Amino acid sequence: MTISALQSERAKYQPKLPNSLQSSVKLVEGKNTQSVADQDEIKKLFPNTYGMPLITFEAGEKKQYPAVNVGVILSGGQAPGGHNVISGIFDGIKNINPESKLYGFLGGPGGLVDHEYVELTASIIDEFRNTGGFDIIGSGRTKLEETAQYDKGTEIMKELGIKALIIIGGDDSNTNACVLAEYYAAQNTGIQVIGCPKTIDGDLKNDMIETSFGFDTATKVYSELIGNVERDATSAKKYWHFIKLMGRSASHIGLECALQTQPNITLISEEVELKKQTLGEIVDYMAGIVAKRAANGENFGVALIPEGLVEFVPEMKILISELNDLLAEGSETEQKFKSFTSKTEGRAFVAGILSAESAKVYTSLPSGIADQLTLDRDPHGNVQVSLIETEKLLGEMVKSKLKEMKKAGEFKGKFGTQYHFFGYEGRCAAPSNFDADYCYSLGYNASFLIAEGKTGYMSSVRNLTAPAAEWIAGGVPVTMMMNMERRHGHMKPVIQKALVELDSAPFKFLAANREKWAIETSFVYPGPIQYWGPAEVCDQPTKTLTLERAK
Ligand code: FBP
Repeated sequence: MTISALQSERAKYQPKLPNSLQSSVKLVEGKNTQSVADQDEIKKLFPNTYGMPLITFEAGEKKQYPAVNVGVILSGGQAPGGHNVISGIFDGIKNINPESKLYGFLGGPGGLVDHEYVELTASIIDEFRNTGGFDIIGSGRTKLEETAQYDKGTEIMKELGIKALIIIGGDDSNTNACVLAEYYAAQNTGIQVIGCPKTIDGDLKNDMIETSFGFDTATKVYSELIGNVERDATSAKKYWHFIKLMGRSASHIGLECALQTQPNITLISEEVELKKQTLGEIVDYMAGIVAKRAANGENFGVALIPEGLVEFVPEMKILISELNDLLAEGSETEQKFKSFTSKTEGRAFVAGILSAESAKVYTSLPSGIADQLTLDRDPHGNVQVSLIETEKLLGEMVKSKLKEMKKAGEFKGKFGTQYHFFGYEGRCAAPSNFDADYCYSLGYNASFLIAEGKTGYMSSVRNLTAPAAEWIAGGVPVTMMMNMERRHGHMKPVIQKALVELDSAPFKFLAANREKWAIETSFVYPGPIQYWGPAEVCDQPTKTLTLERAK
């Protein structure tokens, strides 16, 4: 494989570890835990893994651990740093006992079920240290939900002598990890399951998981791109750039990028939901800013739009929830809908089975957007929001609004649009120093959780705004993060998503500054990620984390 000069230099970077993980650990048990909500139901569903204590590792005396064979899975969307989690696990289990082995299941959870794997040797691992992407073993979105799948997993793990499985994934994949841990414990298989918090979306976090890995690098990449677009906007002075940003339901990515780049408009889905803003009200807000800037002679600007926005607009939320139930995989209505070859007939069928209110909203949407709302759900039952062109929907609606305003003499400027969607551009970037260190530590830490015989835990490294040496490593029971939610038309135990909180320091910072940023052009151009140089440039965590931890 030909590699770039940057990649070859970057391969030499030795990620930092917390002091407590440098050699051997002492396990300190904290309080017993309970789930964030629905305690009785969750306890009943997870009798073997519910209520376990929090774990912290402190530096300890050198211990002798037996060799251990470990399996690893990358699950869901790519996130920068996945390769460093795997190299951390590899180095961690070799530190524990040099005879230990690491197996990677290929193409996500499906690799476990289909018995597709590779032994990850030192030479493979060395090729991927500090690189972006998930290509070392690939990823996938197969949902592990049937006992037949779990048993296929047991079969191959027994065959390879695997004692523990590490699932690197987001909230849904870690929910799967927890279900699997419970099943293997109930069956007395002796197989441990540990989760690792991955997702660029930043929505897998709580007091013990301060951030998911990949969020830092991805938001730095998007902020560089947004900064470049802002510089173009302020140079050409002729376009409004409507930029949709990945992140699924949560607006953490949009919020972080706004804090880094100070655009004119930042929509936050969670605020839209709380204030029950209709699509019309959002459009009025945006058009108002366009008009005010035009009155100052500035017919350009930048608007950030979270990809999950439509799910939070009250009338759209009801529509989507009805669609989720009606189009739940295998349902009669889904089968019927799929039988239409003409999109017009399909739309007419859907309009006919929705409630009257939702049918009105659905038929008022441009047909392209209506079709995007009925595309296949992902294996976890989520609408694939990355496929909905919300930026274009809003751009067109703002254009119509401005036409009306022009007639009424309320808008005298010009409105030209450019549309962008930033998501895939940042998911496989080479990890920032923060993510390189954090991911390596998460993996290394997971190997100690395994050596200590733990199952049903998520690897946790916190105190992340301090230097890496002072980070606190340990484990959090996954059941602690769970509640019951409606999925595929049924109530299921799932990890509670962390959405943007309107009383959080990052949101408050945006709210305090956005009126100024809307009218006075206050763009900031962060530039590309730097891997070498002054710590103020290379080793800074996200603004979100800094503001959250400063409270
Ligand atoms: P995860 O939750 O699996 O980490 O997904 C991250 C993400 O990038 C979302 O932001 C986005 O909506 C989705 O994946 C896109 O999915 P796909 O990779 O299947 O296009």
